[in-house]
Amino acid sequence: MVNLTINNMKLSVQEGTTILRAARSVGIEIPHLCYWEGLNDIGACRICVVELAGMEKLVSACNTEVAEGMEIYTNSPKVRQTRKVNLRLILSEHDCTCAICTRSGNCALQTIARDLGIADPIYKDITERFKWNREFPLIRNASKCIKCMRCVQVCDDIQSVHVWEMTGTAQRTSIGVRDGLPIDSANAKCSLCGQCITHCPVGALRERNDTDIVLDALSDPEKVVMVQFAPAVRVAWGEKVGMHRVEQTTGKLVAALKQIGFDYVFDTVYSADMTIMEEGSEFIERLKHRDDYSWPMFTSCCPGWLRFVKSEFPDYVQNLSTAKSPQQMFGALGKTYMAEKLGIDPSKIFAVSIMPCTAKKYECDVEEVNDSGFKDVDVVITTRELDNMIMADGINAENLPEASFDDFFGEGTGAGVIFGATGGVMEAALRSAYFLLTGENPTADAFKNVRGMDGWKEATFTVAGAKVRVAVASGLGNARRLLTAIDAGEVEYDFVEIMACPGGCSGGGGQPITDGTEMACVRGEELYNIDSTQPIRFSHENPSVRMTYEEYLGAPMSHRAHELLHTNVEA
Ligand code: HC1
Ligand code: SF4
Repeated sequence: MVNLTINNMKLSVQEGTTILRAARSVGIEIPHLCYWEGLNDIGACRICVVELAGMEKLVSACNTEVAEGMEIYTNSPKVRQTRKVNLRLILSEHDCTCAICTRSGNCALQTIARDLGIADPIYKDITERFKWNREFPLIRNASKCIKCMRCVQVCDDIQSVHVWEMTGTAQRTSIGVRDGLPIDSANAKCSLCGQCITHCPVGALRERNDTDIVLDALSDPEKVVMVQFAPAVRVAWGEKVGMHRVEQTTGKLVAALKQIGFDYVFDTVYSADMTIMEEGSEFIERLKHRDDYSWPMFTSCCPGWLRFVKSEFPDYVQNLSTAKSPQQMFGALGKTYMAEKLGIDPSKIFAVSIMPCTAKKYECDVEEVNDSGFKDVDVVITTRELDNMIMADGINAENLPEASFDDFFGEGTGAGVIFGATGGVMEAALRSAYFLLTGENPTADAFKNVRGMDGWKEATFTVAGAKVRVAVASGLGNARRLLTAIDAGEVEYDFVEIMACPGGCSGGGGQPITDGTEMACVRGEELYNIDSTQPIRFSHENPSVRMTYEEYLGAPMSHRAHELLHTNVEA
């Protein structure tokens, strides 16, 4: 142990502890901007500076380890003054248009400036230094960048995509897309995972705001506006509107959406169950004709992963399941079968999708996953944009009575709910594949070995006498390691689930931002809690799914199912 004092308080901490963590252990939170535990500790922002007795120069608390006998001062006059000077320097380069910023109220820089009492105007000479395609789902405002490097670290170290790099020198130092490429170019290889957005401490990175498109549709009397929301949205939407975790129920979210004015509110969990029927049947079909296919089969519901595999491992595109994502399956059924069943002219339907994901904004525009004869999903908004709509309407979600999804397509199962957590698609698929192969249900938790936050998990199960080797990866850095190992013949699997965001969709790039904290684990656990309390936990038992096959599609993998719910592998 190391003995030291912080602001004259005596304490002992483990060797190797940083000053920032040591201070935290005695209840002192040293302000910081660039630091994110486990990701970024480069001390670039100089906000976490502290004074050490006997030393002229201040040191950064995030990356300086304690030493025996250290006397640390976190709020001495010199620290306070330096911190303010450093903050002013950052603000002088920052586009301080806080009132119209997406991160207003949730911006680390704004909070620290307020806490340090910076009230007078800051000298500003802000120019937009880089051109940016504002149609692209990922938007960057260079004049808000504080050069904290978090976006670089998360894209390099966690996602292994390497989109960002440091550009310029001295006063002109900034962050830009590698080699000066446009972000929307194929060579930039951005997966649109949105992790750089959720790790940005200010609002320099954000998603394209599509809420006005939704509001226009809602105010058009000619349109019937349908909304679906993803599994992972239900366990995160309340965070930004200030609700306690137990209060943010699915029923309250349905009620809030009704108050906003949506005509029909449906659950993506229904089409997640449809995905399982199609993808599970496809897996069994591939198993029966093993030699006709490239192995392993990969899940295909995450558009960030699809963008990644197409640009980085194109030889494996043929291994992707042809099943479309639940979002797109819902859209295709919405403007065909649902329209017919609900008696609505499909040309009047405007389909909105609320997703924890920024890549879904891209997915809905991909021609090859649009099959209804219309645009299957008209617009996608993120959980953050949803929260803004709820707050803009002054809806007090906490006190809303629970409401139910609209008839026919609101029923989902526990299997569909866990899609939003890493391993969930695999577990749901195995639950139904077991039934399809044996005619009997396994116990609902038979495949729980694929749960948990490890970035690369593997398991072998025996199904109908056959060994099925599965792997689950989340985060594109783990996906790259896994594919490289497959390619080198180091590992062999039959079925692999990959999600671009660490922890799966619950940690998606469109989820509410809690600066400095990864929330995927807490939200994922909540999804498994919901699953464990559902009356139905198998996709093949979903009454809405059964009705869809009986009334419209015939059977999984039928001709019609192929037309509407599958894509060719080039999509
Ligand atoms: Fe996901 Fe999916 S699980 S991709 O993470 O397959 O976004 O939640 O909606 O489409 O269902 C996201 C979540 C989501 C799809 C489903
Ligand atoms: Fe990198 Fe993902 Fe950001 Fe694209 S969206 S730049 S891949 S972190």
